[in-house]
Amino acid sequence: MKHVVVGTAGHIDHGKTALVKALTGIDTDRLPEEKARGITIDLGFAFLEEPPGPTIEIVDVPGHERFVKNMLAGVGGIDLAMLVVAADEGVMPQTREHLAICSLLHIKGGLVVLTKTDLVDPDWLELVRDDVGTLVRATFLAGAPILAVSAKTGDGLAELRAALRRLAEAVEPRSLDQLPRLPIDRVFTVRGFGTVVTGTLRGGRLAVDDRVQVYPGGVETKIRGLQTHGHPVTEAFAGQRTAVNLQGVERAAVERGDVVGLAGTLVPTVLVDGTLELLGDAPRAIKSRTRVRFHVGTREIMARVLLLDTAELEPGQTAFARFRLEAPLVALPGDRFVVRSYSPVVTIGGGTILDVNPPRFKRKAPALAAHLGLLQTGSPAEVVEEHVRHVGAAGTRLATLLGRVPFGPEQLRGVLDHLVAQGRVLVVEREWYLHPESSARLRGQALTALEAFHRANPLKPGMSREELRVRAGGADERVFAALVAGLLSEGVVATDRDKIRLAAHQVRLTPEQQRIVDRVEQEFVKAEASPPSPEEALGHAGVSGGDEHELFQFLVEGKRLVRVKESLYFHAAALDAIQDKVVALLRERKEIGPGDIKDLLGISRKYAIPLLEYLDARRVTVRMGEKRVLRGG
Ligand SMILES: Nc1nc2c(ncn2[C@@H]2O[C@H](COP(=O)(O)OP(=O)(O)O)[C@@H](O)[C@H]2O)c(=O)[nH]1
Ligand SMILES: [Mg+2]
Repeated sequence: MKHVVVGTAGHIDHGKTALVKALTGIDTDRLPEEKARGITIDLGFAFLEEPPGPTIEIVDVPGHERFVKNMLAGVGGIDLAMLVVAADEGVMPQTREHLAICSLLHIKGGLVVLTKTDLVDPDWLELVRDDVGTLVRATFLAGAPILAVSAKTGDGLAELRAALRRLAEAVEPRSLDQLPRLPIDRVFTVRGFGTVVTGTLRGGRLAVDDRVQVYPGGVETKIRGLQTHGHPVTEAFAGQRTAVNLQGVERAAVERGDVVGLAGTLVPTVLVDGTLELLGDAPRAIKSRTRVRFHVGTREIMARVLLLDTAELEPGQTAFARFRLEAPLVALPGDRFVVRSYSPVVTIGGGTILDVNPPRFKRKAPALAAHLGLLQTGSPAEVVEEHVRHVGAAGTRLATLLGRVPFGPEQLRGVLDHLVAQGRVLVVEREWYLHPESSARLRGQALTALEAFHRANPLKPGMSREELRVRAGGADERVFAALVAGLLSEGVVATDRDKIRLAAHQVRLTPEQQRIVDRVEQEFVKAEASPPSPEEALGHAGVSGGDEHELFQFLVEGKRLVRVKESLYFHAAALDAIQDKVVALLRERKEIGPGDIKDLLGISRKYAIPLLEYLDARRVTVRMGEKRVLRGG
């Protein structure tokens, strides 16, 4: 059955709570202090059920100016506003402020109720009706019903019920294709169940057993039970007042303002960019760095406003602004927010969040305004492409994008498929995306790094893949692997084990270099099991230097010389021959010691020990005490 949430709004003592009670029979002032003082301090909840019509749930809010903060926590997510004006007093400050807040939050519809009509005569009532009509003329309540009632006598209540039902029936169902979010407005403990939180579910659905997180703190848990409208359910849907029983979460670990969402879907941020609209009746212009109260969902956070495209914002104007929050927040683009001044505490404006993960632009840079303009007015495809462009070479996953765009998983998937088909976004791997500009930049960096490497090391066959990855801006491994695969298939690079080179690169020796290389190699071939040191071999060829010499390294890279130990190299062919002899001897004797090797090869201990260790490392032999045996033999 359809559920619609109606929020009250209006000045203190104008009869909101009495009206809710007259409509529903429920007294929403339940706190002892509320009873004692006769005022509403915190949110109250009631419902109006007239089958077969929609179920109307009512959030009753406080009217006192000191509790506007609580009012704000109650009206986020409501479908309809019921602006209550006492006929004897008429329009008062919180009538205006609550109306402004509902407008700033883009509440879609509602009605006006003139109450306490038993206290005024008909002429007076008409004057108030005119006043209210003027007040709402330029707002979302323009043309909405203005009904006259008395909670005391019951006059007009039947018409009010009928009007509420008509409005409720016309409320559009909320999108289920959204990340589910429940901004918490109440937390309490239920004996035998533990912690229960309530709120109005924004978007999507929550189900029993879902893995959820209480953001932004990040406590991860499971939904143990759900209730909507006082009944246990297995699923709750967007737009419903929902109570969630969280498994194993301490009451103290959760507070109003936190948000329940699916685990790992929302990202806390301390920077949000958006539009900021200063109310026409705001007391003064606003400058950058002004400290304000930022309200989104059920959360209030202190923040500094940074104006992005103007030095000062005059009442009635709108500009792009960045909010530097003093505590982390979870929100999504498209969320409406309200801004109140620090002191005096009054509502001065609000706007729409455009980016919850703003790129590092220089503030005031025209590029930032252009970026925000695109997020504000661009098509879904343009918005997604813009985000993929801004993540750069790391690319981004669908799951990450979901926490940054104003639409749900299904729509996002569709938009990404479309962008990929058009070549405006590239797929790195499943559900991981990269912008073609980032890919081109990465490719350029990689090729430049390879050219530079070949120039600096003309005798080296190639560069290590890992070194190239680091040089190419430290690209993510999978993004880099996709890049190399592309370059390989185009024939631009070639690989050999973990080495990569430009396909065109060839090692070329001068005749003199060739002579030295041949001479050094010959010396190692002849020396067999008693090789010279690198210095000696190079010296005999007329070159000074050790094993770091590029020509010596050329032989090592070419696998003609093999390093057995620091500064001890053997020719590869000699080493093979040595291994064959040792294996043959071991087949015959089963076990051998260093002395046997010395005799077998006619070498000193200086060579025998490293050779045995080398054969151990090659997994040819195994050491057992002072002896070696064949591995697996
Ligand atoms: N005469 C009369 N008094 C009313 C009516 N509705 C509310 N009141 C009184 O106005 C006072 C404030 O009402 P309340 O519902 O607490 O106002 P709220 O602050 O807007 O919730 C209370 O003393 C109510 O009894 C009404 O229709 N007629
Ligand atoms: Mg009240």
